[in-house]
Amino acid sequence: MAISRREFLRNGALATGALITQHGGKTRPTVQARPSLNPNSLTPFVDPLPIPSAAHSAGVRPSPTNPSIKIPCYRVAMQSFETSVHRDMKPTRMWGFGGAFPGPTFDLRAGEEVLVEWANELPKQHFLPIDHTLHGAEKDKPEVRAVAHLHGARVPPESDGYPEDWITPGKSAVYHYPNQQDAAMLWYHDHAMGINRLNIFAGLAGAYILRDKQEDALHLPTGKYEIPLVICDRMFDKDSQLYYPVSDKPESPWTPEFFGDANLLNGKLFPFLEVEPRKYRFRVLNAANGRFYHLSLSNKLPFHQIGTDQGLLSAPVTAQSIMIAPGERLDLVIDFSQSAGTSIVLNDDFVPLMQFRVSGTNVKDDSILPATLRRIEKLPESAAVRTRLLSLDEEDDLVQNPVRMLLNGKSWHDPVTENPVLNSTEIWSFINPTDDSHPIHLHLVKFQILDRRKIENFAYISQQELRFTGPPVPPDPDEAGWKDTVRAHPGMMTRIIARFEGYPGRYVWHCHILEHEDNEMMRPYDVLPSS
Ligand SMILES: [Cu+2]
Repeated sequence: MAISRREFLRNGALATGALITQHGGKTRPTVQARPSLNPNSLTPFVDPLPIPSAAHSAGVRPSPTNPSIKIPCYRVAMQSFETSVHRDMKPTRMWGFGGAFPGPTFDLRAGEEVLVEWANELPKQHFLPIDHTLHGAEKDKPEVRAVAHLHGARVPPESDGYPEDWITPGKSAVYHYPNQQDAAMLWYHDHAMGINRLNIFAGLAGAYILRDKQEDALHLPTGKYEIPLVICDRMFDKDSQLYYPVSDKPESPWTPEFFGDANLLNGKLFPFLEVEPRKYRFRVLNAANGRFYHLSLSNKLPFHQIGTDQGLLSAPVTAQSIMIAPGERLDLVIDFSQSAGTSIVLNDDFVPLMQFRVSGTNVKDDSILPATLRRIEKLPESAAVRTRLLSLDEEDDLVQNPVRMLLNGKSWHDPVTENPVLNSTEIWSFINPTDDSHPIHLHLVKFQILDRRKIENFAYISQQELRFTGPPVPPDPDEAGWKDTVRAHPGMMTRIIARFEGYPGRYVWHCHILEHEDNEMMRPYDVLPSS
């Protein structure tokens, strides 16, 4: 799929470093309360890429489903901490799981259940601008609230991190993760109602890797040759502190999107990684609030994409550039064997993100890039018992500044309208007449993308009439595997198919642009028990 104009603008905003966000040709003023730091004034590639620490269990406890079995229990505390983002910057205050950003990486086997006690040990005051006019963030709510959600996990509803299940400082919640699903890189992050964009921006996110025998048998690069890469953009002030822009309305500081000019890789600005001339596996997560990354390597070395959100593809897809939206994951193999003694820069279009320094000595590489990875059964459209047409909506004020974003014209507090039956298959068709590409995420389930089709925006907006102006286009090979987040492009209908397996109960679906999610672009949905 070609880069949409909107996605291009996302990147363009970074190149100029401007403190405006562009929205399909409209510009939205934001207030610059503090002088910002220009990351391009810093020397790049002076800090090594940090590798997040491993999560370790704190003991065992009885399984909630079978108390005669003892299962590992982890304890992860959300804490305020200071960190050096770049050699020449002062320490930056952040909030993170395990007092780090990214938080500790879970590395677990599929099918082996665990418990995690998520403890809120954050201060009682937030350091980022809360908008009390947003639903769920009213003045009567505690300022600091957090709830952990494991993105991409099939978990019982009480452990899913429902946005209203937030806990305050001093409290903790024990969640049960059955891990009954395929090997994949999931990620955990805050999901608290109305302030999720600020909590994740502060650093509340980490990686959660599931492995299985099928993946072991492939002999992909592993150990120190498998690197998690958490990418996000931020903005800093002159004192090296996180800076989150606000609107020009003091009573309502929400801004429609955040785009920063400083890109962090595993929490560092412009890091470098020393690699050997051999194959590496990179588990890439876009943890940004709103930025789509368009990745490429400076020497045109190709990426071999072996997996997507919900695990391995059927076969590697080789490409010189690759797109990743907020919430999505990429599983990439890069073969540095022909690049001994060189330096290679990982770019987001023309913006440098990090540097690979390839050593000059030849090494033995036992890892394999297999020609085929796994069988992926296509969900047939005929299996669907229902198709839901769901619009992605933006409400603007008189000068065309967005006021709020909605899913199918409904806000969070409206009665539930999406209620698939457990173990049934449905097609959800996202109709997007807005200027944005919205990465839509469904909790609980994995899905496949059926197709995208151009629509006539005016007919849809003015008369709710769905008129197609082109044929359905199947997903590109790089998103033809199992997904949990789909880019619903502007001016298109994007169709996905999912089997609602797992557990009955209440979950959510939402846009993963965090500013949208916090301002009504999130809806509860119910999985109904099968009779
Ligand atoms: Cu959105």
